[in-house]
Amino acid sequence: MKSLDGGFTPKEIKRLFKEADTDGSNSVDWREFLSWIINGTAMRGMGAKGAASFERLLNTETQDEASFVESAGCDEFGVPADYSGYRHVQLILDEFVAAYKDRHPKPVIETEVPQPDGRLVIVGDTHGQLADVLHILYHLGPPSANNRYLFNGDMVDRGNQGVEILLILFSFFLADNESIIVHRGNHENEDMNALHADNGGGFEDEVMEKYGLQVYRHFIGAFKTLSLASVINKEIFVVHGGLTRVKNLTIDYINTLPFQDYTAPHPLSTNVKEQLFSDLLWSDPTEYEGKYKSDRGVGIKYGPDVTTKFCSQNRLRFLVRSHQVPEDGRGFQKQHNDRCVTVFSASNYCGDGGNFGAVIVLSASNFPRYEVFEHFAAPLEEMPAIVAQGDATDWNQMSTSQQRESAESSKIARQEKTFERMIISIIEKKPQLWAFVIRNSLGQKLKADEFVQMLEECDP
Ligand SMILES: [Mn+2]
Repeated sequence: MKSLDGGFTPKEIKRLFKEADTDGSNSVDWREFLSWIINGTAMRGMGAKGAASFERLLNTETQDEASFVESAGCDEFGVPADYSGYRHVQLILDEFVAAYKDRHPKPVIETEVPQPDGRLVIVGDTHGQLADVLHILYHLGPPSANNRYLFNGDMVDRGNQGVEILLILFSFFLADNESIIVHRGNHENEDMNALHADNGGGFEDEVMEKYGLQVYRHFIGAFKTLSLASVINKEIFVVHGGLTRVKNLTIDYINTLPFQDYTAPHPLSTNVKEQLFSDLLWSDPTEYEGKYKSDRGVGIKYGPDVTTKFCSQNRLRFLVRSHQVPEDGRGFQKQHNDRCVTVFSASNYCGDGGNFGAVIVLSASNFPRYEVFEHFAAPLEEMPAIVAQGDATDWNQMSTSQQRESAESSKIARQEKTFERMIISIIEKKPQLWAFVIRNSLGQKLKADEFVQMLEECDP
């Protein structure tokens, strides 16, 4: 008998169905199906192939399943009443959604540097790198009404501690809704999160591994509430990506975007508002005047003239954006006559970037001038010891030596990554050549110089 999907035969499927149909009604509802999975009978006597196939089945979510998961509470899943782990996470997420929607119902927030002596800290991409967030919070103090933070998107994906970062930020918001503002980046987006971490995603896998599908859906719900931009003291515009293809763009027009309908619009949408939405989160500045197509496939490249016009039409001094690692391994970069400032906060990006991270600090007494603090976060496991040293630690000196120490290992890690990418593209584009590699190396890993030699021999 032909087996289905390499795992089940029709006969086996009939048997499994009967097993799941506990009340003999000749139909299996979701409650029965779930208890069948959770109490362990589902996997019993299935065999390795069957189990693998079953796992694939569970990983494939249909529309019905999604709406079921959305409406079901913990109890329906057969989770024991004494398990409190993810109930707390869900509680934080639910409360955050309600509280954030209530405090910030519009896509653009109008905020100010707290008067008379407060400050506002703008944090760029942190991409699941908890060490950077902890470094910043420790160094500049926890969020409060007088020490306000603005996280400018891309808190998740790539690094594997996006969950921890968001729960920290959301908890601070719940403690005091004047203490923190959270923007959406192009990675607070279901489609990006579904990608593998090596391809720039990873958040879905991270949440699935830590808490499962139900909690993941709540995180996605939270992403739909996050703001798209802020205006500080009516003078500084902050957004994750940058400016847009829309002519004579006003803040009022951005405020008409249906930003709570989805995490992100379709990237190829031809609807003007959806294009505007994508541009705000995806665009990059360029030194050339005008607007250009972006290599990213989403968003645009905008020149200094676009920035100048947007600022003057909206009576703004300058704009702050994130989304890119600044040049020369720095954490920030000024472009467009200092009117377009990039701030990026993930130091040693992806574990091998070798770059500094930075934050922008605006003080009430100094506005609109700002300070830039650059950092190179110590690895998470070294932090307790550093914190124990207390205020005596010279953060700047520490950053520099951290960066130097990791520079060499980063270089090696980068080379390995490049090598890996080369191999992948060869497998994809030149399978015969790859077969040749495997044959001649007898399954052993080739050294880089052997690899180069072989490519030269193979290239016609
Ligand atoms: Mn980004």
